[in-house]
Amino acid sequence: MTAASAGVRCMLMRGGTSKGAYFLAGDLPQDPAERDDLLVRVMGSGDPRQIDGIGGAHPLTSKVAVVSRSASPDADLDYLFLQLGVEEATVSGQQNCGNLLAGVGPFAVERGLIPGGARETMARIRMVNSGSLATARFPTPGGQAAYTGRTAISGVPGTAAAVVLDFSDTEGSATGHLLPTGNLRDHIGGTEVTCIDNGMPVVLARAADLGITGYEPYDELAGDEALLGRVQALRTQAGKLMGLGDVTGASVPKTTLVAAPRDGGTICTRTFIPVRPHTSIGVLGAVSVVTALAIPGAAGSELAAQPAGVRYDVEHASGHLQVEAEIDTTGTIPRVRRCGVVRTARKLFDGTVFPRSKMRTGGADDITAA
Ligand code: NQM
Repeated sequence: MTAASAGVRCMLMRGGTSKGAYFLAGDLPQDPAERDDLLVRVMGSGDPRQIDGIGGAHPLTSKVAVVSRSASPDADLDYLFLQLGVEEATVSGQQNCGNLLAGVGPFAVERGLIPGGARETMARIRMVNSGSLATARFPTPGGQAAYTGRTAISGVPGTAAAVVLDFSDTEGSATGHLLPTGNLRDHIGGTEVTCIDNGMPVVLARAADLGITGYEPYDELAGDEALLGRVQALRTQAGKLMGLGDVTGASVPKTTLVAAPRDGGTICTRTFIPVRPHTSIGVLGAVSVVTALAIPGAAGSELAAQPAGVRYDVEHASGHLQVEAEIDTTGTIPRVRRCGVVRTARKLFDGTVFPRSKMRTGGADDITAA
């Protein structure tokens, strides 16, 4: 029996509005190519239904968190995020995920990587994908991770325990620069955009400039092939300007189309990850969007309402996401002072996952139909 056919210890968790498989780094092969091959077979990637794996047939539910103790003096934990393809058997470490991040602290307490505090725990987490740091504060009554609570987040039914996330060093997470093209605004095929990277590379444009209102429901966007084609054309051009090269099949940059708020928020958004519509908006995606909107003159910034102090209320396809961001725009180059969000997370399942075998059909030990 190979190590993988004996199964791999795995915890399935909801992190914010995403869902993923959480692993201890030590439970996975150390060689990245071997690890990725195993994860593709665990998640069932390379099939739109992911029927032979535990992926949920959408990028938001085809995610993996790899967690270990950190050797870095300024962090307790290392968190590597991996985006598994759905249709394609791909694994990408090119981007962060602020949603799965919400589950990392509780997972680390569950696995004994860090001790749980008597009431709550503060964990310093290094996001390995970008080298950025986050702190997570979450309840641990009696030293145990607790998931029940009164915090509601849009896109998740009911309430759960709050996980408060604060970020630092997120500027230029994947591109090296907050404004990776060197400009506040660029024009791509006649569309004005702002390319921004404060934790997530995002192309920001006005919804009206791509021929939609920006208030369409998820299903309408998902079925609009012409729009999705325009989004792909925009992001592939933007990817080059952002120094990301050919991003045709890459998970970044994301695209966010903005319209004036219509539900009391600061801005209304529709996001594409990278081409499929998002059911809400990513955490660091939203942080990047509000960072751009805080800079006078960014594409679509004139559509935004005044935030309540440092709190931006981002409307999206299934509700609102509150982001706190302090951006210093007094110098020639904008600087991020602070940003953070509140999320919830929940342990769904803990056990052993069995990857599909590498073997295709017709193996030596198949039984034949009578
Ligand atoms: O932006 C989706 C999500 C994400 C990523 C995506 C995320 C983030 O909603 O920090 O959370 O952008 O692919 O989980």
